[in-house]
This record gives sequence, structure tokens and C-alpha cells, in this order.
Amino acid sequence: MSLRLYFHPFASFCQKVLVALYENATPFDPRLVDLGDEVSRAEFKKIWPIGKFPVLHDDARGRIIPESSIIIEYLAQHYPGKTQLVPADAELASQTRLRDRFYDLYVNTPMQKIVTDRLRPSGKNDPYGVAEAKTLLETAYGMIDQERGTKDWALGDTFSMADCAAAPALYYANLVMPFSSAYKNAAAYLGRLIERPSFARAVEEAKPYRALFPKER
Ligand SMILES: N[C@@H](CCC(=O)N[C@@H](CS)C(=O)NCC(=O)O)C(=O)O
Repeated sequence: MSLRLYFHPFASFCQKVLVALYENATPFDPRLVDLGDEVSRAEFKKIWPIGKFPVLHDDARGRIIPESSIIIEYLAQHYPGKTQLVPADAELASQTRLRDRFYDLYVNTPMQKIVTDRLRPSGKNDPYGVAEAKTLLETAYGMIDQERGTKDWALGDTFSMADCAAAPALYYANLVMPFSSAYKNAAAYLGRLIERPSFARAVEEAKPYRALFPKER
């Protein structure tokens, strides 16, 4: 098997790549990284010193690929399948990347800011940064709700990399700042994502790690 994925099943950016792999039943060797364990973290940092996952290793091409979007682009190019993760049409591909960026930067990242603030040592919290993250999320929710009124998936009719990005981002964002009652279209979209077998599988596999999710203090 040529692909090896360094990841954690509970991590949102890792789930984004898992969805892409599961969509096309792409075989890979799963390597679970425990960043809370010194040895596991040190081993992983030898591969990618930045220390953030997911990271894909492709033995066939001798390539190490970090960054969830770059990994999915790589899979689309070298390991294509029935789900076209990035459309061939240049304009549609650009729309896909825009939405992928949107979900990463304006949903996943502020969601992580809120979650990781809960893990900070007492007295080291960043309430101003968390408030900024919540404002950003609220803006993003409104935009998603408006757009999702007319489309099933991020691009329209077809599932793409943008939906891989949206699924874990919206799933976890809904846990930290629920949007179901105020943003019906966004909630319906999240419902469709949860029912998609690729994401349903990622959610199921993350279940044993739910206790890791920090509660609000
Ligand atoms: N831009 C990166 C973000 C990756 C990222 O933030 N991963 C999180 C897990 S979801 C992580 O590694 N967190 C551990 C840390 O920051 O120490 C990507 O798209 O892959």
C-alpha cells in the first residue's frame, strides 16, 4: 500500500481528509498520532516539524504532503475515483477552492480557537480572541445559510473537496456554537453531510475519543 496517513480520528482537519479517502475507497495505511504523547509527537515532528496533522506519505512517489487541502488536491490528481474531489473545469475548481478556504479559515479555524481556549491553563485564556472567533463564526453561519438555500452541496449538485472541508468544520462548530435553530438551511446542509456515508464513517470512528472534547468552563 503506497499511501500512509498520519492523523487522529477526532481531529477536524484529519476528518476532512478521511472523508476524501472514504469517498473514493482509496486504500491507505492509517498511522494514528497522539500529540499528547511525547514520543508520538517527537516521531511525527521528524516527518513534519510544524507538528500539525494530517500528513500524507506516498511511497510510490516518495512524497510527503502536509495540509488537508493540498492532500485532497494530491488525491484528486494521483488517486482519482468516482467522486471528483476537484472539478476538471477551471472555473468550478476555483469555486471549489474558494469554498474549501472558506470552511477552513472562517469555520474550522474559529471553531478550533474556541475549543483550544478551553484547554489553556487557568489564567492564560484569551476571551478577546474567543469573542472575535464567535463573531466570525456567526458571520460565516449567515453566509452559509443564505447560499445553502439553493444548493445541496457546497458547489451545487456534486460533492467535492469543499464538502470534505465543510463536514467536520460545521459538525464541531455546531457543538461549540449551535446554529440549528437560527440557520435552518445551514442545519439542513449539516444534516446531509452527517448522512453522507464517508463522513458518517469518520464520525463513527471518532466516537471512542469523544471524552477528549473539552467542555465549556
Ligand atoms: N492548515 C492545516 C491545519 C491542520 C490543523 O490545525 N490540525 C490540527 C488538528 S485538527 C492540529 O494538528 N492541531 C495540533 C496542534 O496545533 O498542536 C491543514 O489544513 O491541514
